[in-house]
Amino acid sequence: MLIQKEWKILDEQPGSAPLLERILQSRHLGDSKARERFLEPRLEDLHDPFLLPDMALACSTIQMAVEDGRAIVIHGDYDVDGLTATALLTRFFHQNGIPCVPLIPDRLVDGYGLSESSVERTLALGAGLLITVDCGVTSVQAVDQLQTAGVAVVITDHHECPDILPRAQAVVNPKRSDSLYPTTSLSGVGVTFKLIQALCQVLHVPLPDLTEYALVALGTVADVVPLLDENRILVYQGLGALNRHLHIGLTELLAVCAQNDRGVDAGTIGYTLAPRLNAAGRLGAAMPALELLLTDDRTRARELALELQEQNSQRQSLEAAILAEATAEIEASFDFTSPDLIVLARAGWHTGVVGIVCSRLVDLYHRPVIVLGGESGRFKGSARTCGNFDILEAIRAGAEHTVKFGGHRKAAGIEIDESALADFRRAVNAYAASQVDRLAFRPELVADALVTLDDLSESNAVALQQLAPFGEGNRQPLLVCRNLALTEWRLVGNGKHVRIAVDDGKSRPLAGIAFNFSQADDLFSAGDQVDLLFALELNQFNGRRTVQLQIRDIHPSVVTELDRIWPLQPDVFDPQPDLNGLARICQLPLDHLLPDRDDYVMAFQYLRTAYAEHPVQTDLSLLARRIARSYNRTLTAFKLAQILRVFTESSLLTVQHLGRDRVRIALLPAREDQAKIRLSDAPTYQYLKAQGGLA
Ligand SMILES: [Mn+2]
Repeated sequence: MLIQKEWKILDEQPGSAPLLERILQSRHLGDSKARERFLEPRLEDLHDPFLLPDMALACSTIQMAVEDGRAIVIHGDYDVDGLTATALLTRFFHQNGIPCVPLIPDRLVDGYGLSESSVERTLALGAGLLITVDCGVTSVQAVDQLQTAGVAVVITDHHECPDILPRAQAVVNPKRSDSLYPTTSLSGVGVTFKLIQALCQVLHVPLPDLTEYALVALGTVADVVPLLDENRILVYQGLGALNRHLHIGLTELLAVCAQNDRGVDAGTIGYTLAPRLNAAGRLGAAMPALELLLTDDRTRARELALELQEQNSQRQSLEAAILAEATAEIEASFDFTSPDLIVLARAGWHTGVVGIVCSRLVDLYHRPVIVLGGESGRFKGSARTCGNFDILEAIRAGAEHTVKFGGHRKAAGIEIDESALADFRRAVNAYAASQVDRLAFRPELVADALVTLDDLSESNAVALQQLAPFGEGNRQPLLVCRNLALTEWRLVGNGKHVRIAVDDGKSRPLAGIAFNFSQADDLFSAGDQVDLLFALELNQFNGRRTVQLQIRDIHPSVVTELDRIWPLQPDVFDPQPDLNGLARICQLPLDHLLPDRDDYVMAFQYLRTAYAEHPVQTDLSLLARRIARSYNRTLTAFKLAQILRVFTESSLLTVQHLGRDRVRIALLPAREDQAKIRLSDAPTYQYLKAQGGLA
């Protein structure tokens, strides 16, 4: 933990109402009807499928094709939404004795949507009807070709609609401008489910059983649509099916990941199931993933699950290799003092994994990133943002230099000619430079409510569980509790995680777990006063239920006046700071601002030990705390800033200022004559000495 995340707390009035009420209020679920629908997601509350545009036409077209015995092709997509949509409709037809052939394009050869080869394959199969799921709404030309060849086309999709829709028999899409449907946020598999709901009425067959909702939940969560309204109902039901192990393929996949004995929640879908199903499509052919979703044969499902697991490991090693190359390039050439975005492009980087690499780089460098790969000449890739920066707007600023792009403010896909790359980079960076105020890129965590330890009861933990499933649009409630005494701080899980206990001196002590927090191990220890940001969870162990805090962030409660005020100064790295002024505001004696000899020695030893190999990007407050604690002394961020200036002037290191007290420090290689360096020659040293002397 080198960067301090800022916290935004939505409700800062502990005790104003029961905890669940406070959270429902802040999520606009205060009124009793909305509240009831939310807390009890029921299938009866699903909307009428015929409210979707062209749904009746879609059903009659399909019904006619079935009656005429025409061959039906279902055309999907290689991502999890598209795969589950394809599987859901294929299974429905097969369960009702209607023959059909599923078709998934090859990501690397065909690309997304109805391609020329999709048309060829459909015609080769002798299809009389093609139904698209999770794609098709932009495929005007392909649909014309199919129609000319006498193939009827029903499009079901949830992507943005172009001005002119394809001339199909039906275009079912909640995002059509003439749609009267109550929500636009269905996933591709969600729209497919609505088609099935409608077909059941038209064909007089029963609704699919609960097993099929597992597929709907999977695609809906994987496509990151908001888990509200109808999506919430569908995912809630689907998680029920997954937890009862009703779907054979998914049960085997969970077993292969050793997740079968744990509860399945939306997080399990997002972090365990979806990446494995996606891995196949990313590396090319998605057929094993589709077959896993279709099969009811347990032995075959097991084989396929193992195959997907293997492909996922391959994907992970590809990702690690690209990440290593990307970070090497950034470390070697990126100017961290600029407001620039990180834009990387390299022929040979696998386009199926650059998106994941992109997200990892955002986590590492706290700024928006664009990573492009593919073949030389024409690059393809992904963009991800951080903070409030709108990445789609940035790409729009360079639109004329792209081949195509699409997405939203947080993430986008992009295709670009190698020859246009330099112009594109200039354009997006010019846009970034014009957005100075948003360019802090500071990571922020949003918490729902400030609470006291008394609020953290088992009954409140049970109450908050009613808000699940959590995910996009319905995040798990996060709480903040301040001024707690840390009574335990212990590395667990091979030193990866930290187990903690806290006490406020009044209530009973509480236990918590901080996953992947080993990096904070030298910042905290038992005895500290801390502020915690966490999720309140129930822990089941040996049949006993206890409350557990799942820690998301920790701040020290006690911050010196100087550490609080100094980073807010207009120019925190003023070469000649007004020491007397600062001492007055902070009510400190002047010599508290002046580093002494031991401070210089301690700081240099620490930096040389920890960061000789790689530069470090950090907040000075955290670095000062880190250094001080490892020497059992004190050190303010202000003093450390002065020390770093002296070191810079003495050519020991370079410091880049990244806003407020955030810096990037790179040690310079030790020189032969290092022993002869005299810090006292540095101008800052002399300035500090003169100021101190005047006191
Ligand atoms: Mn989709």
